[in-house]
Amino acid sequence: MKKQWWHGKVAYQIYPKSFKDTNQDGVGDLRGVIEKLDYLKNLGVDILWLSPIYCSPLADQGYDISDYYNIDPRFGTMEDMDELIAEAKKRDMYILMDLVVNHCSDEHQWFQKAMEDPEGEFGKYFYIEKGRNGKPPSNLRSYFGGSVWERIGETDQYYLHLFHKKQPDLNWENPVVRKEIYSMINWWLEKGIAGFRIDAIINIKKALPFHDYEPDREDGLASCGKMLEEAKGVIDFLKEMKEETFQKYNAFTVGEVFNEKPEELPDFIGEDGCFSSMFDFRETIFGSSEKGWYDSQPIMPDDYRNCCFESQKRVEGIGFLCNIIENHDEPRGVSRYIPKGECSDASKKLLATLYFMLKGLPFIYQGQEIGMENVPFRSIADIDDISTLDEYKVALEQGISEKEAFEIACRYSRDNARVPFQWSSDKNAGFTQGSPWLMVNPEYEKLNLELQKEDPDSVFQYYKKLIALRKSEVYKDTFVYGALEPVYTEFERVMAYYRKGKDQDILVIGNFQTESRRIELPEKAAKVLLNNDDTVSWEDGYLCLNGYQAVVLELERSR
Ligand code: TEU
Ligand code: CA
Repeated sequence: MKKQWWHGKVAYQIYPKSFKDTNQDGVGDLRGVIEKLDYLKNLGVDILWLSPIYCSPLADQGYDISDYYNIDPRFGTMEDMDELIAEAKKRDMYILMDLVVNHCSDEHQWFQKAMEDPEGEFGKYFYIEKGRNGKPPSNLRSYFGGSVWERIGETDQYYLHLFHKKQPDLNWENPVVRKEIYSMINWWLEKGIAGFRIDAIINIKKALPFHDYEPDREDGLASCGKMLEEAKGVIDFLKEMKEETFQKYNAFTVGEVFNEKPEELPDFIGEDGCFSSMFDFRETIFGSSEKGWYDSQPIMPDDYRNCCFESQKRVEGIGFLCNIIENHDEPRGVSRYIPKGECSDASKKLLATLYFMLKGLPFIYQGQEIGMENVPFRSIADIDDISTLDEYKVALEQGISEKEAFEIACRYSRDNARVPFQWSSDKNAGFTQGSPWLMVNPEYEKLNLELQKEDPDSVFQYYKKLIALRKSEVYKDTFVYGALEPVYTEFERVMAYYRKGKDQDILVIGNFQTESRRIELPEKAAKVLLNNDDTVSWEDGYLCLNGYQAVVLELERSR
């Protein structure tokens, strides 16, 4: 496998709006990121993915961009951005921007001009279709609920938005649009960013002409996924984009790709793929339903394990995944993947160990390193997220009680990840001295970075050890390039795998339950490289693990 500059790195996702506020307006900002660069460097992370900070009306918290070439004043200035890039470079850290080009904001000048003259040049930047007898051109449902078609004034014309109506889809079939996008990408790469996380990118290829699909809910609409299954040729756009931009700068790119077809993997993340990597979302979408969150099934530890290993298998010999337990679109990983009532420092460290040592580039989402959990929202009024509010409505429309619909909304809400980072026990968890844009988790006085910096057994200190081990001179090649071989997959509530490299055989093993257990090891452990418990005990060749104990062992190699 051709070595790449990013192969041994560890990445960290920052949601700037909730990271650190330095001008006390209650909104996180770029100066807050600059202020925390040394913290992040000391943690051991190398690559920083910033969720969008471009000009935006924030209808979808910045994923609705009204000017790709400017920083939204709420987050700071272009000078702040230039300073962040320079300060990161000084620390051998790399900045990824969020590339949101399936759609822009309806407040972007392109769309404003299109609305002035839908038949004109800018109308062709979007999908504008005639209605059918006073109804929308087709029956697709937006990811955020309702039709994907928004009527233009009193005309019988509609524009397409797979997401929010303030996020009109850009027409990638129009070469002028693609050229505009590539110029913008190169402009940012010229400024010295190291690459992009690429938002919702599979949506850019539509199945044309637009037509109806079999409804999948009583609303008579059908999920966008139905169209994506049919769309052919997204790879042509993606390859052109890579050739026109990324590859000129040896940029790192990670695609946000859901529901990819297995045969597409080599084109996506192979040696000459259009992305450097893509996120593993298998665990994220496990148990989800077209009907909505109310119909989702919980993911249990063995499901989690099987999803991780299935993803690893699918990309084996093809390319690298980026591994996560959470992001800004998901609930907190420790609240999702650890069974209710079993969330503890030990189980948080176990989950950290098991995902972090998988093959691929690990991403940490802000606050994950201190074990931030889902938020005890008090009522639906605490929730800001448009996706959550839609799902709450969908549940109510199914006749589900307000109490249960609220519980479901809280369980899966993106706002679990979007409340302010918990820096300290100071007011507002040290995030702002102003009034925070979204509530602070009321548990912050018991769970914050300041407390954990002082505690050698904290989740934070464990993440530091985990990162240091993965990047250590002696073992990094095995963790980066070593083969991943699942083991004990027939055991319930055990997740274990080998990492077999040129120089070492390593076993990563976690007892994913509260009860202790003994496991017979075929090989002898030469060294305990990491342990989330005080000791590791052995009895007659059996490894004895306490509840939620995880260990990383270097095994003796048979001569
Ligand atoms: O998410 C794409 C995507 O698939 C989302 O619709 C996801 O399924 C949803 O957020 C789950 O509730 C990207 C961004 O990560 C997300 O924050 C944006 O809302 C979305 O694109 C539109 O840009
Ligand atoms: Ca601010």
